[in-house]
Amino acid sequence: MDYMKNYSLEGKVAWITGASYGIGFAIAKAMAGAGATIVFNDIRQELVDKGVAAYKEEGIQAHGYVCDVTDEDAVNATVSEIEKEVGTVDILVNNAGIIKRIPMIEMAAKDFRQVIDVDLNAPFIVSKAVIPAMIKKGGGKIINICSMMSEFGRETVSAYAAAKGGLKMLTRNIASEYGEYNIQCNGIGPGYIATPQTAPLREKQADGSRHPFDQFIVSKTPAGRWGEASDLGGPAVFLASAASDFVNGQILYVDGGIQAYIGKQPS
Ligand code: NAP
Ligand code: GCO
Repeated sequence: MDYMKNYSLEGKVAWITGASYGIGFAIAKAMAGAGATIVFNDIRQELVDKGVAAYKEEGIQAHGYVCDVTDEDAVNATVSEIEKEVGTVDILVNNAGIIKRIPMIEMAAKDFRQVIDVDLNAPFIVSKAVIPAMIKKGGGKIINICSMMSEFGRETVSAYAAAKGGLKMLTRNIASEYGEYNIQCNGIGPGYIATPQTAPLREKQADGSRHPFDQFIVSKTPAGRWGEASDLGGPAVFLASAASDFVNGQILYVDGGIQAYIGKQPS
């Protein structure tokens, strides 16, 4: 018996939110490689068009939709379009996210609210929109892209940590409430990954030296490097496949070991 068939996503429709590039794009690429039909969305048509072209370059016929995941009406309309044009969503990856790095006491409430809206309210809205059809179909997979900030805080990321901590518990609650319908909801907690979102933390300094935060993260990671978005593909395929049908409510950290390590003594 070909055991690897347990990891196949053949015949499945996977919707990765905010996946024109970055982690979402890498996860979508991996899922396509496992046989899934890829659906993605972004806020602006130009980004969706760029995304479709980028997927095409990888040999993937992705279905792109313009949709702001914080807008419940837009999300519901997009789900109807996807179901009409592609099929029922079997796998949802709540990937779309933003971060605002501002010291908490300097942060405007509207900025705090915007981060919570995209990083926590939106996964609620999109999950709520796809679960009824998953129940009708006999099951589904929801993967929430959490963060090390689901467990830790640090300066300037109060809104992001609050959102990602909440997303960890939303993950556990969806798992609890819908597990009986054969819906598994798990999280992936990436460590520090080299994408546009973390580019400011890796910027070369004026004197050509590496950003202090870059040096800090590399010294704190046993793997001695930043993660690549492609490092998340395998864990995502696992959590989207039948191989993880009895895994539910878990956060799978893909962090190169940073949470296990006290860190290397600075040379
Ligand atoms: P990114 O490069 O900033 O990409 C984020 C994506 O989300 C972009 O395509 C963005 O589209 C989209 N997006 C933002 N707001 C949206 C909205 N309201 N509706 C629809 N799409 C929206 O981020 P990333 O590094 O790939 O991160 C992806 C996810 O992983 C996020 O949830 C992030 O919090 C999480 N994460 C990242 C890291 C890391 O180190 N990079 C680590 C842990 C977790 P626009 O370009 O139009 O804004
Ligand atoms: C930051 C980074 C982190 C990473 C990620 C770590 O400013 O500390 O952006 O938040 O994005 O979430 O898991």
